[in-house]
Amino acid sequence: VQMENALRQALERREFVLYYQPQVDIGSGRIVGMEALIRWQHPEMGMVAPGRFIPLAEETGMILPMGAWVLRSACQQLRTWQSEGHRNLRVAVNVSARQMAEQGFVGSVADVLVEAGLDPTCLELELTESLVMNDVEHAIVVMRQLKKLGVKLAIDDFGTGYSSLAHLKRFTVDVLKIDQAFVRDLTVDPDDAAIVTTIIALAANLNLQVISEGVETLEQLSFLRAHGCSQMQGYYFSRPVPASAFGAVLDEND
Ligand code: G
Ligand code: G
Ligand code: MN
Ligand code: NA
Repeated sequence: VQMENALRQALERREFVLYYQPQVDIGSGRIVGMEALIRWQHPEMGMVAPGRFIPLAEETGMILPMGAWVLRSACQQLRTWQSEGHRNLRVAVNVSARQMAEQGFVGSVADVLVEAGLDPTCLELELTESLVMNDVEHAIVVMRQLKKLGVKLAIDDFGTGYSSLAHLKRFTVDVLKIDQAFVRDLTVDPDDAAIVTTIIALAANLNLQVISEGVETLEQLSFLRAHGCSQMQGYYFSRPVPASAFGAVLDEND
């Protein structure tokens, strides 16, 4: 209850902020999108990482109003960047299991898009495998409804969860995000290299886009590019940064 109150208060006091991390197309060298990542700017503790409050937000249900705030803020922010002349960008937003399970989630996404004036194809929702596997049949229904809206769907942390290939076939997703755990030792661990090249091939064969996260070095970038992964995200390009700083990055990109 204490934590729930703390999170509720933080929301009311507007202590949450979104950071943005670029997603880069290696072929063109251009930023094609950004992932929105929540931070808690605590008055005493300073910047609190999501790992320290997202699990609690999920347990308490506070993730519902927080998730709604994230979605609205991210969509409005992208619309602002678009109106400043930055074209062909998408924003990726993390969705938690509790949000997905909530009645009316799809409707709330539709409302946010209308309110922000954002083209649905510019919004990408990141769903983790464990989220989807939590209740496969319900997740499939919701994914189909979201696809109808026109939003893009990505499987986050791909390869770390329990989704089978049989399920993947039924998921109406557009993008697989290769988990950073496989990318980290890619250039030294043959198993990780095999896993990553297999995911890239799988995505290509299923006509899905693939993006690698956690790219930190030129060696990792080169390996991924050589094996056909053209979209990347990671510290090599940029850490997640506040919206104001990201705007400056976009100005340079154009
Ligand atoms: O930003 P960072 O790498 O510290 O994020 C840590 C974890 O928190 C990641 O698993 C990320 O998906 C999750 N996370 C970040 N922002 C959000 C958000 O807005 N909603 C949800 N549900 N998870 C988020
Ligand atoms: O679970 P999810 O993929 O949403 O989490 C993304 C997390 O990974 C964020 O917390 C983000 O800060 C972090 N991250 C992004 N790029 C890198 C990177 O290059 N290296 C590492 N170690 N973490 C990263
Ligand atoms: Mn993510
Ligand atoms: Na991830």
